[in-house]
Amino acid sequence: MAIERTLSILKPDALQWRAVGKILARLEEAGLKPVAMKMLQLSQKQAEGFYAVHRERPFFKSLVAYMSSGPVIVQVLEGENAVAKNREVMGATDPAKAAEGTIRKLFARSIEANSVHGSDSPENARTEIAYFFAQTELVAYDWTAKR
Ligand code: IDP
Ligand code: MG
Repeated sequence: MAIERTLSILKPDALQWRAVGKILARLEEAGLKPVAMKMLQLSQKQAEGFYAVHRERPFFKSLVAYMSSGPVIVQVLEGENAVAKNREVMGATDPAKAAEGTIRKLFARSIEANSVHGSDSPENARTEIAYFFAQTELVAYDWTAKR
């Protein structure tokens, strides 16, 4: 299976209710290796640009307001089948429909404030990674060391 990269975002609700550490632990345990990470306060324009594919949806305005309502953590995760793996660990968009043990089932507040974002295809992952990171901000390191 191919090593892929995917864009992950910890959304404002994850920070506001102190779920950051628990969410990062779940992604790490799933074998998704962080190779870039930063905390940002998105402007309305940045949030609109990121979610441009959804601009015709009825929830677009509210989604943009929510995503720029507080800081987020954006990160690049790397691993085998990383795009689908991340989506699996995240769970369904609507926490009411998310499988047991998924991040959204455990931590999301609502279909909108649903704790995490994950790219939905390798192609979109490349675009989304480039939206937030320069190539020089992606690092390489060994994470197989034993204590
Ligand atoms: P995804 O994040 O699971 O890929 P998308 O359909 O791409 O889901 O929607 C992007 C984001 O828009 C969701 O994560 C959620 O924050 C928000 N969203 C999706 N559907 C709704 C809705 O019906 N009402 C309000 N917000 C929504
Ligand atoms: Mg999506």
